[in-house]
Amino acid sequence: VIGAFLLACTGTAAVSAQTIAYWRFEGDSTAFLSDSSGNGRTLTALNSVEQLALPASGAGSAFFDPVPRTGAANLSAAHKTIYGATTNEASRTFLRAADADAFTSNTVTVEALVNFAQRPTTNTLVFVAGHFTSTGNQRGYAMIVNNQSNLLGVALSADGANATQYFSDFTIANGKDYYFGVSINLTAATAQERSVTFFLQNLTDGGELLSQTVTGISQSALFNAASAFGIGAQGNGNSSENWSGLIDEVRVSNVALSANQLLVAIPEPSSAAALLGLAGLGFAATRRRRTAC
Ligand SMILES: [Ca+2]
Repeated sequence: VIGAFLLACTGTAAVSAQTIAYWRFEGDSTAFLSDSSGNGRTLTALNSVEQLALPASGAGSAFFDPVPRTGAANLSAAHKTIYGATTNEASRTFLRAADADAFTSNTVTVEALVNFAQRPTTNTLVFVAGHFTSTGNQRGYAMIVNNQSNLLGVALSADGANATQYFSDFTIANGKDYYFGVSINLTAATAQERSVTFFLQNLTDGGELLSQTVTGISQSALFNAASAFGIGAQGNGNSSENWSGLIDEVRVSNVALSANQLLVAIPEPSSAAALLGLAGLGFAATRRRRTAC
């Protein structure tokens, strides 16, 4: 079994060309903002974003190892410590990476592990991650949660000035560990064929990986925003108000990933058994260990 497991690790590329950025928040207090994709998109942490060792219980304890995709254990996350109303960027707590054209294509997937501690109730949206800034009409795309409906969604803009919001039926609660994914595919000729697929797994409650595809996407391209890539807020720090909590394993891909390509994905038992000679159950149990391989 050990030999087969090593084969699983080495047989899966840690980083592929389709990975534009991958922030894992691992390493020491200076390294944790680096980009594991090898593309050098180091984050800047603004206003009380801390590195937090994942605990044995409570918030973040169900964040998983993205094994075998990286081969390195998931030991820590980013912690947004400030919650509450803010009136200026200087007091908003978020992370950002410098603008790059590579963040924009007609197929994009954004993934993250999230545990909201507190979200605003008076404003509409919180921003999870995206290439999106309202200032100067530099809106591209962003993974969002609506604070009234509590639904996971995405905001997309074709011109930078106007963004359309699309939502899943997935309800997000505070205080739970989640895997979020949104896979955007604007390559089809008609709106009826263009799609956004949402992925959600409630890690705290041991739920299954859920997916929902929304079609009828009016735009056929994403605006190439002159914006930092923002995590926890827009790229310029704007959002409704601060949310506090944990975010981890933020990956951006320039393709519309399918379910079996996600950080959270577990190979189908049949394919895993065929490729690796493993029972599906054994493989699934092995990949969830919080250990490096
Ligand atoms: Ca991590």
